[in-house]
Amino acid sequence: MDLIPAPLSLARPAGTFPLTATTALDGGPGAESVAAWLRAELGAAAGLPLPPGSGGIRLDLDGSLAAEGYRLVVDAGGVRLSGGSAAGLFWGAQTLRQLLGPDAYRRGAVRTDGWALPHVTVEDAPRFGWRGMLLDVARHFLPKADVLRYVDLIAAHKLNVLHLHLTDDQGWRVEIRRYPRLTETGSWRERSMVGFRDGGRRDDRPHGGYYTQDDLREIVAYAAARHITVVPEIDIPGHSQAAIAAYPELGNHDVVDTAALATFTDWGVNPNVLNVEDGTLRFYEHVLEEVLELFPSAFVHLGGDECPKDQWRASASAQARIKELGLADEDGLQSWFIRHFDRWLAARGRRLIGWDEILEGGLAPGAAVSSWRGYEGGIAAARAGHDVVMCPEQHVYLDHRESALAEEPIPVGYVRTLEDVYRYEPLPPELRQDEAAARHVIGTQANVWTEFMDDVRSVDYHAFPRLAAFAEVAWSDLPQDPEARDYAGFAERMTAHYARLDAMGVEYRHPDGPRP
Ligand code: TNX
Repeated sequence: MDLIPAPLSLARPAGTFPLTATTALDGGPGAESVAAWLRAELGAAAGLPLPPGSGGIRLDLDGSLAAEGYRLVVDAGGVRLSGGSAAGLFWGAQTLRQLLGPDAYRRGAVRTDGWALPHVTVEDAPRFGWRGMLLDVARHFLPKADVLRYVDLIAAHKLNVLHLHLTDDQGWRVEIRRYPRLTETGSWRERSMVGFRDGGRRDDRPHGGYYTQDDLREIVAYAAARHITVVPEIDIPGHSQAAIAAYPELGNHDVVDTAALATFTDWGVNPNVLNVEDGTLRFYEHVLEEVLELFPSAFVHLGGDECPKDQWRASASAQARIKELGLADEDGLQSWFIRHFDRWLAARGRRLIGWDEILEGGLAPGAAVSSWRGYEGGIAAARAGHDVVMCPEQHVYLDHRESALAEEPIPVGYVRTLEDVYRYEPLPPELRQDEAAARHVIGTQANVWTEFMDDVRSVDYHAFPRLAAFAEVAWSDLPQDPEARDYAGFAERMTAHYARLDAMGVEYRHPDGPRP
């Protein structure tokens, strides 16, 4: 019964409903795909055929429920799952799976005592429409199979956005047909970054990898089948050294010898940013044309964070641009750059989202903001009528260390414990009284940056169990006052959830501390 994230309401009358070799599974109109998913997943775990028919598990759409909401009733008569949409049904199916116990997450689980669902009535709907996780596949490449696995992991937690950070100084991970050097050159760097600054063993081996367009189509389709939207990020105009290393004409070649640049091998903020020439705008339009073909998401993330302006200050062509446009300063230049792509995306029916630095120098009219340097950017943007995804680093940066123990395998200094994440509230007090602005907070996101994570085992360690706490914050109707939250109750429910994570093969951080 220990559901994570907690549902809106749960009643648990006595009794169980057994699932056997003859239990049927059927779906009404619009429920077919979720029925197929459930049959495949439970079939794989329990070895039950779940043939079509009545009297067993029944899935139906119900227009009276919230779009992503669902109702699950299990009693002696069987299992009835209704959803406000196919997505609602899918989240309900995830609840059903949790109720079956950890073995429901195994392949070919061996059970001598059979399978049964407890009698329950669950009414549920999410608090936020954007419940995201950012996976930084630029700092360290994660093979496609790992990304697909993360789609399943976040789906099991009722998260519905996978923000893929595809480009950065340290790597370019998306195949662009028109510009092959982006991946030929830009997807590799001379050495891994792990160990570089943490006093541990330094990994001097080369690191790289990228997704072909077929890989990305596969990831997008796999996610869509699980009601997850993949939001691609192409980070501009900062965080672009990998692209400049591949195509030196993109950098400020009148200031630095961009032809001598290689894909960056250290972490941190980088001075090598894009130039603001026409050719660079055209280059990124071409890149984005291919990105839009691959990713049908309403939002496209264009970064905009941490763009040092020193090279623009020194660059004759950037200064000429400032004059030509009558801009006040280099902040205005960044704003002009982002506005260009805001219009470009809008003309193609998409919306730009960027990190809160895009507020500096004026926000592009259609832009949404990922508020990462705290709540302030998000508050300002929401008050100005822009949509906001809250992801303040002080709360939901899962690359930050889990405890102050010296044994923690990562040196990102700030401590964000499981309890800290559980007590994170996406809506700051400033917006709670302002209903119109609060409505612009469309959701929240936990970000997993991977400067210090070079494989999926370390991503697991940092993402979990904190992502489970985050999922409850994003989905459940928790008290907005962080102090009023029942962390002890959550921690108790986590006992059952650790068993699920074990069955899923997640190498989470053990609640007692780093494993020896
Ligand atoms: C800041 S969040 C960054 C990332 C780093 C992260 C490390 C953001 C927009 N920029 O580039 O990976 O801190 O915690």
